[in-house]
Amino acid sequence: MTPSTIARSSFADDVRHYLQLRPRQLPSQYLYDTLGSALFDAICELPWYRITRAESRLLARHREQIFSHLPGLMNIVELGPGDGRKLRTLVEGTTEPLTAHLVDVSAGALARAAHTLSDALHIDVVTHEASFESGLDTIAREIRRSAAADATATGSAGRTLVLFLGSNIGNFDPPASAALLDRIAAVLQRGDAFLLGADLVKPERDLLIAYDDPLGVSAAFNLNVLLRINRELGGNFDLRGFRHRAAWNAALSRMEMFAVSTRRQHVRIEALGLQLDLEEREPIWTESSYKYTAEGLIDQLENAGFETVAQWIDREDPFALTLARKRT
Ligand code: AVJ
Repeated sequence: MTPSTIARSSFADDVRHYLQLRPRQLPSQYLYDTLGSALFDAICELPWYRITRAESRLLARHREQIFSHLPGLMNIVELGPGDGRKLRTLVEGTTEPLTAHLVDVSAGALARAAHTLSDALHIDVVTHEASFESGLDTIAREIRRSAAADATATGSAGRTLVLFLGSNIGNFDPPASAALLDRIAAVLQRGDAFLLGADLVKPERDLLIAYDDPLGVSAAFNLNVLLRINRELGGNFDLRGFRHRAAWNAALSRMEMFAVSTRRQHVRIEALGLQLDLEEREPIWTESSYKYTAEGLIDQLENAGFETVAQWIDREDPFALTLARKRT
């Protein structure tokens, strides 16, 4: 089986499973096909979606300090590098030669990120078309192997920094995010580091407009997942029969996105042999985006076996970059 058939069959299985749950759901990872990724890039340019700019400012402002905490750094691993611009901003804070390992399930995203980094001449780029978990395992093995070879030659084994930026952690519910942080800690060696970018709780009106913008780009990003089902699985969703809804769930500290059926309707998904009857106003839950407190992030990292080295916060657009080191 080629990787794309593997991906397709799990998309099909997930759509079948999650659309039949109550409330109906679709895993947010499927928002990012070619059009969805382009729409997400457009969201990052919107004045109301401030995550990307806040994080980029923090990286540009503090990059030298970040590297000063990481003597002997040789490898950077980024989970979900997007277009590569944030990593390029970060590595402008050092002149040391580094190997950047980029992990993403999308070959297109990897190619674009590698291209963005091609003008950073001190950076060697290696791409891994893989899930975060399997990418982390592969890279840990590669780094250990080359460190062993290196250690015999020079006696040095460089350190590794894992990056998880853009508040991508926000799509993971608490058990899943704990599992991912544990997994990251498990592949790291003592003294290796982790840099986490996470969006902070802020006034509700700022959250609502970031996820339901006046230009309708967030709506397009959200409803595109139905279009993807039509295209890839022979669905017949009528996109005019759905509207975008974003809501703040204060009890769970997360933004939630839904595609809401505006009328009673019947939907068929050919490739799954699936028929759905949707009620008027019935929501399909398409994403959760958790928002954090600065202290909560430190606690989560601590629970995974990290100690926080430094935390930088953008007060204008509440967002935190937290640098942590694997405890011994
Ligand atoms: C890419 C998951 C960080 O949750 O803010 C943007 C995705 N969803 N607008 C986020 C998203 C709606 C984004 N992440």
